[in-house]
Amino acid sequence: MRFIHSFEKWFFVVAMMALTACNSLLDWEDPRPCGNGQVASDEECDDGNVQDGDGCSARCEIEYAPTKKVDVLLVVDYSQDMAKFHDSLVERIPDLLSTLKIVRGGFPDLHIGVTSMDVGAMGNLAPGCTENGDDGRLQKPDCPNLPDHHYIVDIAPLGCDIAQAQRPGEELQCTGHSCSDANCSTVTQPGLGIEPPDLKLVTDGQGCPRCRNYVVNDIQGVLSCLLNRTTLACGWEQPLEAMMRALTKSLPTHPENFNFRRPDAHLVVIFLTAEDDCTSATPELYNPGATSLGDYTGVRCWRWGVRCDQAWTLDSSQNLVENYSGCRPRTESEGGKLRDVSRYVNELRQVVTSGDKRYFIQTIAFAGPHETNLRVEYRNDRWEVVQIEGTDVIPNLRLFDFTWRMSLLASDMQWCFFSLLSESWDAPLTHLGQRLRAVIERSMPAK
Ligand SMILES: [Ca+2]
Ligand SMILES: [Ca+2]
Repeated sequence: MRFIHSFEKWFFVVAMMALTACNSLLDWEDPRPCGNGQVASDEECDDGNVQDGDGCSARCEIEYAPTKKVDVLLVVDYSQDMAKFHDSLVERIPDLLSTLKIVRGGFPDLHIGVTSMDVGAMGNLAPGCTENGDDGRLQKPDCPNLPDHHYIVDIAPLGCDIAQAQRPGEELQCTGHSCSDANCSTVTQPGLGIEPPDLKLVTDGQGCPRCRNYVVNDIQGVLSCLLNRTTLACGWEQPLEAMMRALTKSLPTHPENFNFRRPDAHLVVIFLTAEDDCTSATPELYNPGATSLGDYTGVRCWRWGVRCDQAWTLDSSQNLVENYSGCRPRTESEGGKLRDVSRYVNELRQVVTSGDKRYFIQTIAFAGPHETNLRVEYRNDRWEVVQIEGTDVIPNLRLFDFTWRMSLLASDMQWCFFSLLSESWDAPLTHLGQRLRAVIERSMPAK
């Protein structure tokens, strides 16, 4: 018979009391501590030790390379009925900026760019589609407040003296500086981010010098203009593919994106769309002639990209309405024809890895609600996934899966996947600002 230590006995009794106090095992708080090699829901990592300096800290937080640079990419649905959602997002930008202003050491060095979800239809001549669509190019409609570049730049000058002071939790204040436009032309080492030329020195509301490429003193206004394009785009929306192209393509084909993604910057990707991702793994999905894939409509994205408890029927001679439950993304190994979400997760993680350095990545999706029950109707000679009642918004499964896979902590899903139909838009950008602030401050070298 195994001898039970008195401590183990005590632990056993306490554990049993805790268990019986819970209604179910789901309520059971994981008692496994940091350093036991198992990642608990409130740990970002657990490498089996409580040592710093090996990529996972003694507090089970990922150790990022120290930087104040943050690249923000928005992947947006430019269709006309999205205007009200664009406005809602722009209205909440101060939630993010006010938190970033109190980052220790001052406002981060920001790049902000916008791309569309139109990357064509893999060579198919689908209505409204060109060869590669916008191809991940950063978009700039007629925006006179961003004259020279396709993305917003707002960085601190280098190589000059700035008299500054900051109280914890308050904005950096500057009482004087020796900076000029020349301190905005940064020459950095190979492998590090390069800033575009012709940045102008301005003084912000706290008296601190900044180098910017926008002429109106307001990021909100510039962003609002970047989102303000209403053109008919290719109906095969591919936000995940557009994201990767925007982050990896540059000169000579994509001068708009030149130096947007800096290899030594943290990265934020924000999706804003009423559609789900329909990035195909094969051109035939977008081919009108591939009749074996069913009617040539967006319902192909669901039939070949989603798996439910019931097999897809879509037989209009039998039904005009079909209901499906327990739906989730269908992988390529399950016969799906959309590109696996996990492939984009792996590729995006590569974007924020540079040699042995790792940078922070946060993805946020503003999209239709995550609904695992789908209703499909046959109307006007075609099958359609039914929109949320009274809206132009359809449920979302793939971007939900993507943000879930990219999230670090279980609690992140309370804000990094956000339904467009939510009444209050307060949470996501506030949480994003807090997370960025924490990541930047904790990776800064100690004074
Ligand atoms: Ca653990
Ligand atoms: Ca460690």
